[in-house]
Amino acid sequence: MNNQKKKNILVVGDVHGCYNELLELHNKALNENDQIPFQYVILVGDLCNKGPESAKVIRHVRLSSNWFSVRGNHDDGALLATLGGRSRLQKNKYQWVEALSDDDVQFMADLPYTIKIPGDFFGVGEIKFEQNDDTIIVHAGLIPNREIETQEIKTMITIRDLLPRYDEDDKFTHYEYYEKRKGGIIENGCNDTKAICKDNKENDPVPWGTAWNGPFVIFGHDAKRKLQMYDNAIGLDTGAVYGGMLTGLILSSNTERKLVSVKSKEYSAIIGKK
Ligand SMILES: [Mn+2]
Repeated sequence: MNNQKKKNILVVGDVHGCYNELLELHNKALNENDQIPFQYVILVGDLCNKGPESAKVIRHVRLSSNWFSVRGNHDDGALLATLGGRSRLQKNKYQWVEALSDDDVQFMADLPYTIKIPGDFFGVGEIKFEQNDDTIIVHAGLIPNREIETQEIKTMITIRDLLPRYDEDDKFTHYEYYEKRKGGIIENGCNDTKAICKDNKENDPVPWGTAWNGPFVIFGHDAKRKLQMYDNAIGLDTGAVYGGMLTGLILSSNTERKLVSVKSKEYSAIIGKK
């Protein structure tokens, strides 16, 4: 195969304004890829907030014609701030949005919640591709056994854990979005608080990726868990903005996946500001 025509995609974890690390990661990934330019670079969202150069990251992705991103919760927050969310604009952490141009804001408004790489994108061989060979990129995650079209926005940009639910006979029925209340009490979207609390003594939440059975998903949003590698999902948020790593994944076929990462600087002075 002519390598120059080989299709390659670089997927990048949560950047959070770490512009220098983003460029460094892209360079390192190119080296790993024998200097063959990536056909597409796709970011898992949370381009901005917390880190030092949010506006530059947004502009870089916008102006690079083959770079794309899905929408993260921080991208949504920044967009709301630019659109006049006063409570957000009063916070130091959103001061940087004043550097955004109208085109940048339009770009943020247009970010999709998911990007799908079709199963036959890499075009390898004569294999007949099934639906399962698609790759989905989403910021946070998805709830299993639900069509992409019926996933809720809150799920796609904020989920980390799933709560397994059981019927009266202790038979597993389904997974639900799991969230912690302030103070650590469990809430699951149901109004029957007593029943939920009782229930949850037995039902421990699980990382959503452990329960996902395909199609393959690449996500971010979970710096505490760092790199997550499951059978059908990879989590790439390795805490770049917390002095961890910025991680990327080079896709060169449906099964060939190569991780690449760069060490990042510590940006704690900015993180701490409310
Ligand atoms: Mn996030």
